[in-house]
Amino acid sequence: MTHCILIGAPVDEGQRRPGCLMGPAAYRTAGLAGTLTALGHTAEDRGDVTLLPLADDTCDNPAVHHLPETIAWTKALSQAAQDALPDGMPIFMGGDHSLALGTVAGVASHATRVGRPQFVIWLDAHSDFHTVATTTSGNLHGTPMAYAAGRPGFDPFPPFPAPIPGENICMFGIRSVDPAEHAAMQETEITVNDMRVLDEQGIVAPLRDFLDRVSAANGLLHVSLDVDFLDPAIAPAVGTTVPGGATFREAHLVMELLHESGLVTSLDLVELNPFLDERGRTAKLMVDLVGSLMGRKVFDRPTRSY
Ligand code: B3U
Ligand code: MN
Ligand code: MN
Repeated sequence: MTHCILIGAPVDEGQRRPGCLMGPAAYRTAGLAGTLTALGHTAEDRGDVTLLPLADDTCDNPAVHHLPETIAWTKALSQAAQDALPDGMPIFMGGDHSLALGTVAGVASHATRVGRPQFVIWLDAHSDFHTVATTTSGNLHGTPMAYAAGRPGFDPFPPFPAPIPGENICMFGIRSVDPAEHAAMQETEITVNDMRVLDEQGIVAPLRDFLDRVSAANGLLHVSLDVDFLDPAIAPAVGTTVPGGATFREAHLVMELLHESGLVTSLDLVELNPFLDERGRTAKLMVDLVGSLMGRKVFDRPTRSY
């Protein structure tokens, strides 16, 4: 039984298609808390985080927009994560992916405090490995993984508390990477399971490899689930659809393996734009995936110990 702490993060400033701010309401409407309690967990909804007062932060890249707002969200969400982790498992209901600038900073601070290594699994079509300096779209939802990995180029932001070593980061589902991100990622030890890897090897072996490493290090595991990890045919409610995403069955299998590992300590649900949804189907699918992550299964299987 897990004490799940639902935290609304109505962040819309990290991209340009208004609507992600409705995400927390959509998750509540789709029954996220009830899904968790039906599985025997407890669910505490701490409401939505509110934006802190803005500073007049600036940067040299003219493409960047909503910098002061994004920095304010980063600070508020880092604090919310640190407040929640001693009490249970935070589930951040986004909001666009720029919210992970804050949530991953918060979980990394907590990991340092408790003396355990932090690991991150990034389920996304994109690598989100731009810096404030390299982004050409200016959309800061394309930057949180680089911030967490300690890349330079985030001057106006608070320094990332405890940069996450590349060996502790695993990306799944990647199929859209910009040249500047590509070049920077080549310099790291990050495991990139792009769609080519998943097509050739399936999802199970690469995921188990990573989970074995988390377990061997007694690590904490943050899961960041971007709606565009999923194929747009099953998850249309996202501003940046990329064809060739994870299928319904692959996505549930990832969640089931994560559950079976017993290693997950925090979760982001990001990029849901309910304004683009079809009768709530994407919101409902995301809630169902959380159900699989938290132990819903058809039949018990002999589990593998990590
Ligand atoms: N890499 C591009 C596209 C992108 C990143 N994340 C999303 N889209 N969702 C950029 O704008 O940085
Ligand atoms: Mn993303
Ligand atoms: Mn994405």
